[in-house]
Amino acid sequence: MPLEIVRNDITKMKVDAIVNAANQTLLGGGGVDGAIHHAAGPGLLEECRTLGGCETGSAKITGAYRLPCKYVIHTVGPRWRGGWHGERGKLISCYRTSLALAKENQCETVAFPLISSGIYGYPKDKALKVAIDTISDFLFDNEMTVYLVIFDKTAYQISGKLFKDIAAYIDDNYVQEHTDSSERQTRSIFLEEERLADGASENMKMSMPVMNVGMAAPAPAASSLDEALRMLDESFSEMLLRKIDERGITDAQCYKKANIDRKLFSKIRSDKLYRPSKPTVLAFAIALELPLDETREMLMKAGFALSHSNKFDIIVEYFISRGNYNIFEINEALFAFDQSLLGA
Ligand code: AR6
Repeated sequence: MPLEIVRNDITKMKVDAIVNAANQTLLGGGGVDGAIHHAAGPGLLEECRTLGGCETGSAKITGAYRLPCKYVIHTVGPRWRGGWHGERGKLISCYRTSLALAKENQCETVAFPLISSGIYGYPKDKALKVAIDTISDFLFDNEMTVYLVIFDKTAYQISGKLFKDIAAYIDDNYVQEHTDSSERQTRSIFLEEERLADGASENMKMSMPVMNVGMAAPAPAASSLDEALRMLDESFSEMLLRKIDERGITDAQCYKKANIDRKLFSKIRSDKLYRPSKPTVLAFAIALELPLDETREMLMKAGFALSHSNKFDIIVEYFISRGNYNIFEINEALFAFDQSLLGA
């Protein structure tokens, strides 16, 4: 997945580069900066001394010493002073300059903390939005995997109104008799499917469990026998490619909007019988801006359905029914509700 939100300690991330939320001196501090210097050891501070500090909104790169990554990119976020002092522009610039530095240094995987959202006081929901918007803009033109690392759950907030709206929608739609354990099962099925889709043998793929068969949506009405047969015969991969053509978009526009990486898309393109996971199908449905009925049709091709018995489905339905096809916003919401994310 090109942009992934994960809960972790950034010093543990095995990526090409991690980003440090530093201060202008670059000589260490508290928060994530302290944790990174502590884990990297004194060599990092020695190198930082040679850099001559860094302007707010800018970034500098060093080695990573004892950390499990190759580089540390040090950026200086703005202090929050009410939002009227160019804070947003400076925060955007932190992400842009860090990503540009990562690209210049051939990094393929980069992990960011939520810059400025701790000691510098930037409101967390706003900091999160800037991070997601700026990183996703960059990913539209660049191939890279970027992790947004959320240290603890309280550091993660989507806007209060959106959270309440989704919670109310879930309340209205959730089928209560489904217990938590069935949700957990659903999650593990997603994970298992993803593992299989990511290179397991064809034999194993054939024996994959098909989710929600009991709740499968009715087949879409076919206007003629020919059309019915065509719909029956068409595989998920074929349907996806047809819809891309019908929408008049390029493959790259589609997989980028779906937050799916190029390699997985190529696999799907070249394997007519590819069995995607449910989050992958939904990611494409979102990228293609399919209405709910067409989303259900695409899910059916891969043996899935949208149901009101799990929160994941209801949250995705919430966004589709409102015509909001921004996959990154949907993933923010899914993450906030502890659900699997869309994409591969
Ligand atoms: N892994 C990932 N995220 C973390 C970790 C960690 N180990 N530790 C904290 N966070 P902050 P700022 C999160 O305060 O607001 C320093 O003293 C944390 O929950 O580290 O940009 C510098 O020297 C929060 O969401 O950075 C500066 O003086 C996010 O990282 C000043 O703090 C950023 O919090 C920079 O303040």
